[in-house]
Amino acid sequence: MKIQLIYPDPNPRVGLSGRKVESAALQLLAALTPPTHDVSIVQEHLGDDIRFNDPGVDLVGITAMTIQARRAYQIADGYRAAGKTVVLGGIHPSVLPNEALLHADAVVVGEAEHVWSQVLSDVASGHLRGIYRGREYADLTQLPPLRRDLFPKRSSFSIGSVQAARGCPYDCSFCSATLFTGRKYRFRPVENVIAEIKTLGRRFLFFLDDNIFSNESYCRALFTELKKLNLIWIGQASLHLAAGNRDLLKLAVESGCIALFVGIESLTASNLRATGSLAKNKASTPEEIGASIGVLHDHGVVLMAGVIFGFDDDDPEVFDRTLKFLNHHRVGYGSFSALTPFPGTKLFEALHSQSRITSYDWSKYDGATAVFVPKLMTPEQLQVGTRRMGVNFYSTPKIFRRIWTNRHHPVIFLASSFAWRHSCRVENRVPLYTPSGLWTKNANESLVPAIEGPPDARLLLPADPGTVQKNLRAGSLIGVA
Ligand code: B12
Ligand code: SF4
Repeated sequence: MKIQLIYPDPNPRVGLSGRKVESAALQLLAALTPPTHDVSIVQEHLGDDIRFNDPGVDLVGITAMTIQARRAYQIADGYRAAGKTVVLGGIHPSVLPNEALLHADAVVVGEAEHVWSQVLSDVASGHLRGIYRGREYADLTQLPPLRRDLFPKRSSFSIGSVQAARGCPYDCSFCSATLFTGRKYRFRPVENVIAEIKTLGRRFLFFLDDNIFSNESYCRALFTELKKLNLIWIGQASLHLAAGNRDLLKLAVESGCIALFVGIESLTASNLRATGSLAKNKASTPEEIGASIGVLHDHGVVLMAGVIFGFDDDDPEVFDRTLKFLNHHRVGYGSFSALTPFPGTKLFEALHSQSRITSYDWSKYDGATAVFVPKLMTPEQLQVGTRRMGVNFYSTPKIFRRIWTNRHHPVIFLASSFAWRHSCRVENRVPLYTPSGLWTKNANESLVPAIEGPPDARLLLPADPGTVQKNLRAGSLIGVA
């Protein structure tokens, strides 16, 4: 069979973050495909074209996060109209498989490792069934090397991505990671990770792991080997694990770590407690968070602070308070999001059951748009405040004011700060989203937008939204449907 794997261009509003990173999921899916098939990869966000009538394509596999879902469905519909077989997979089809099945011949729920070959043989024999679920999580010691050869070399700026482990034990209420990859860390053998990195031919790496500081002995082994390669890398980590072990942090820096994305999420203890994020930060006051930031800076690591606005205890002053804090601590980069109730999360269940979600148009789930009614501010205040935060944080004088604290790789620091500055300014020029024009009053008697979405949006939710979640959470996925 001729198989085409597609990464849809998500909402172009999300400026920089989606533009350059290649899709590891599709490289892996290609690697899981038996060599008897021909595989190609199309990455719309990197400029590749979608050709519905391509005679060289029999089967199309499309991946989708929630923000990509609308575009993924358009592409799926286009290929099906041209007579091709379409399979959808990834996080969004996994949590809303019934919705995805309206646009595809089959949906893969969860990880593909245990079901992809079954899907392919069912396509070949003409017996494709609706929903496929892996029986268990993938054994990462068995992962094949990714099909990097399927990507043409693009701009020299593009970053090589690699995954060392999956899983996250923290299960924060707004996040899909634990739901999807499980509570338990699963590791790839260090030698496999290193062998893969050597094939990448890139000096600049991005670790896809949700927490690159997950386990001390594993990290020691990995960082020790990385040190020999003379690379620079960035990754994601929890504040507590990154700043709590100075020896390990030192080794990480020696191995090439130049910056870490750390989900600070909020400076308000009650928000951290309510969302479960206290467990990963182990710092509940701005002073404690500031002290951990100081440890990262002392080691020469640039912090990208992930901050989310719109939690139940966030009032309109939260933006100024946060900006002051980040400036005071000379935090290098900031990533600012409006709280977003991704389907499948505990947050989605709570806000959906409280009828506080204002839009089920998944293309607006971009972290820049308010798609629910916050408690202590209006959706408009949340959107405007989040956007302004980016513009204010990345003002030219502020970038220069923090250069000394983040001086270890000044060229990279300045280039990426100005790229973020540009991205935030572009975002700020997009007209503000106001749903449907229907307005209603919230608990504080302020006017807020009424629910917007396709008329049958609620019907598209699974009859029992908890079912998929429970199955995924328990790690006991039901078996091939
Ligand atoms: C890397 C990454 C990114 C990269 C994207 C890189 C890329 N081009 O793929 C960057 C940094 C750009 C990014 C951006 C964003 N991301 Co992101 N990202 C991740 C991360 C950390 C890893 C994903 C990954 O590559 N994993 C490795 C691969 C091998 O695993 P996988 O993708 O899960 O694929 C497996 C299965 O899903 C399945 N599968 C996947 N696709 C398909 C398709 C088919 C046909 C089949 C059969 C199977 C299948 O098979 C694979 C093997 O088992 C995840 C966190 C996580 N734990 O998943 C978040 C995550 C996917 N991101 C998330 C979000 C919210 C975003 C943003 C919207 C954030 C924001 N506000 O800006 C933006 C969107 C930007 C944009 N415009 O695209 C959420 C998605 C939630 C949701 N419901 O959509 C996640 C889950 C993080 C989280 N904590 O909740 N992200
Ligand atoms: S926000 Fe981070 S720590 Fe919390 S569940 Fe998601 S990946 Fe894990």
